[in-house]
Amino acid sequence: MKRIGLVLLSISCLLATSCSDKEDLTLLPITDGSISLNNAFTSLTFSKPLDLQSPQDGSNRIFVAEKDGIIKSFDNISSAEVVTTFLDISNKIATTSELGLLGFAFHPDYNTNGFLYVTYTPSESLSVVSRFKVSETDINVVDESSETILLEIAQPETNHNGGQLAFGSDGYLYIASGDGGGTGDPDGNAQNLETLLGKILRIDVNNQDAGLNYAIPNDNPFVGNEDARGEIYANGLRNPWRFSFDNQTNTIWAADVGQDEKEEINLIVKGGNYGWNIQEGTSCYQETECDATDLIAPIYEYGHSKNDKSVTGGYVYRGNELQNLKGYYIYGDFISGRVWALDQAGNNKLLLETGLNISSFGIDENNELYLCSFDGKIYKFSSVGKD
Ligand SMILES: [Ca+2]
Ligand SMILES: [Ca+2]
Repeated sequence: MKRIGLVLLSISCLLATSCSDKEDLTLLPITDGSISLNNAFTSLTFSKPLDLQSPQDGSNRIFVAEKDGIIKSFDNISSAEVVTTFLDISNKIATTSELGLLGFAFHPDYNTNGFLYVTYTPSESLSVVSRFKVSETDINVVDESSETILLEIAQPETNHNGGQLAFGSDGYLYIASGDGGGTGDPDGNAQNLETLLGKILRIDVNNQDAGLNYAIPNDNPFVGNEDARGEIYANGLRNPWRFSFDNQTNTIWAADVGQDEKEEINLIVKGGNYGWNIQEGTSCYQETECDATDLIAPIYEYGHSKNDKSVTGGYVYRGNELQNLKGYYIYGDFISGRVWALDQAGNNKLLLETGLNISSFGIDENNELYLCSFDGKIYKFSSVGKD
């Protein structure tokens, strides 16, 4: 009987996310000074690297997007010297301010279909999500003429364009969209369900609805609501600068850049409203009182002290080289260069003061964690005392 009970317990764990959530909360302590950051590829330098991805195709390559419109690839070895231009759309994008090539993602079946998704700003007033296809004859080159624009979002200002793309375990493409820009979300886009601005979007790239180059998943939260866009998965975001899936729990962790006071880390759930521009963090924005009844507070927020001013979201560490980082969400601040480890209970620990302009984080196909910096270098997290 005991054995049956155990089997039932493990089945219920498989069915409920709460079991894995509990595992998450029992993390190893991180000792002060135990983590370091090393220049991962000493021979390589990039121009404003903004995103780092791996196609998970067994080739052990790393792909880095440069803001001005080029994606480069190289072998994931520290002595790598050869960099290949994978995609170059620098001739058709605007790059001033926060414009540029802002993110990319490989299709989960990239190995068989060769599809790559890229988000960029063709002009100051437009951002797009496009699909490209790798060359049939060269795995290191994308056929630029293969572009199909899936989604276009009008941009009122040059800043707050979002830009993360990531596939969920459900096979859908998740897209981070900023509030469009300007101070304080002047048009109220993040709370307006009729616009795609200020949202996390979710689309099905494997099917097409009438008139679209994608389909809207039937279980998206606002499907059937005439006053809302069906693509919306969550709203109330200012400029989600980097979100990621915890590939063990499927939880979405999103950093939302603050206006003047609060930088946020949010756990994104379907249909969730993350508050902007009613609230900045857990404070009412520009009001002494506000109704926060239906708003989801960040699991962690920090203020603008010690030169912290612009959060850059990272990843829950699921690699194998750093045992004591396992299960922690690692993220940083673009301005101060500080890097922290956060657990799901909201406990936050300072890991490093790098002094770098941290533009993004990324993982390789072994889930090892990297950091992109505007000094042009890619850094890797290591244990002190190890290579
Ligand atoms: Ca914008
Ligand atoms: Ca918020």
